[in-house]
Amino acid sequence: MASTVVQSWNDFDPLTHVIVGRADHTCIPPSEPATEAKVPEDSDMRGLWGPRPLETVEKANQQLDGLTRILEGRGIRVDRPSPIQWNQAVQTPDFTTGAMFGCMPPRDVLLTVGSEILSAPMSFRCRYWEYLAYHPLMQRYFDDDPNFRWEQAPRPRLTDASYKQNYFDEITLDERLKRTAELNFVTTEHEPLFDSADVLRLGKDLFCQHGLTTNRRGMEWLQRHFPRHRVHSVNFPGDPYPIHIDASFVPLRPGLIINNPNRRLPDAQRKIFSVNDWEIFDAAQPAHNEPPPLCYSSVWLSMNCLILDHKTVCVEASEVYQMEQMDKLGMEVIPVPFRDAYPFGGGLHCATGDVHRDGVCDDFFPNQVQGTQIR
Ligand code: DAV
Repeated sequence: MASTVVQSWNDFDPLTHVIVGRADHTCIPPSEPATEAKVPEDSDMRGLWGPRPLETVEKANQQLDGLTRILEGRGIRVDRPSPIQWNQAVQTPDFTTGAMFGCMPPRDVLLTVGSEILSAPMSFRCRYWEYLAYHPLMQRYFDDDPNFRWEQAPRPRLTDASYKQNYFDEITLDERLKRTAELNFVTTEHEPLFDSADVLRLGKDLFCQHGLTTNRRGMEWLQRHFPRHRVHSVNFPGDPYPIHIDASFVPLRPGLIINNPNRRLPDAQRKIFSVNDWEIFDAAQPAHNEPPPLCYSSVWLSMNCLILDHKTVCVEASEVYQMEQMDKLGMEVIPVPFRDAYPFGGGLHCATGDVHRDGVCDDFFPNQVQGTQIR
């Protein structure tokens, strides 16, 4: 086996080593101050919690295994997490919850920046122990790669002080949109909180979505932790459930980004891209009107692609419009059947975590302008 070198600075340089999640034991978590956000009013999931039906777990695992085979067939090394029994109650000195979540989406908890992988201080109580599923891999990378930096952000306490009480009570869609635009989210600024899937890595610059799962203090922590990087705050009015940046704003290669047309980046925040000659295109429409049953995410998982290199991209196999757009933009498209995995935590980008991509820490934004940088 090739020796392990942990290193990745962005989402598009040539991928050689990656983690693909597993669906085993995944639960629908009980409601808690932060997760009510996840369940849209008219969702078939409201009020349900506990282990997901076994046949859906098996179908999701088949597609995750299928993705693994496709990647391995292209010479990419793939590692898998070790699921724990997520259907267990959790108690810490500060909170209790009836069940945990799962380890299908490594992207949410693991943030790879250069030779470092850190586990994020996530705001959902049900996800507090999720990093444990990746512990055996981290331990192995630590033994194999003398330069690997195995890190963890400060563990949050997640007491009631971390959430605005009753934030979701009788909230309407209009009210949600208004709050997204006003940067009024369920988490308070009591302690640093972020999900890694809110952090878009573009070399020296880290663009963080300010939303339901990431607060300003989380970004401030990232800036101090990565002093040689520039941390930016971005947000996407138009998204009533702003959780994770990877179905809203997706770079395909240096200089090119697709943006969800329902969640356009505001003008003031676009400037840093235009003055550095980056183009931002509207993403193609999703092929589906609805997400699959028991799914948290929106139909915009159509954009949630896994890029293998500047010319090659994995797209969900039924997303005909997104595949067509990628083709027109000069990418070779690998269709990957993945809709059965969506309910377990997202699309192809969510379901993966970078270990190695060839390439260096580029400075893609030498012309810095006011508008996004957090300091
Ligand atoms: O559009 O529902 C999904 C992102 C999952 N990581 C959405 C965002």
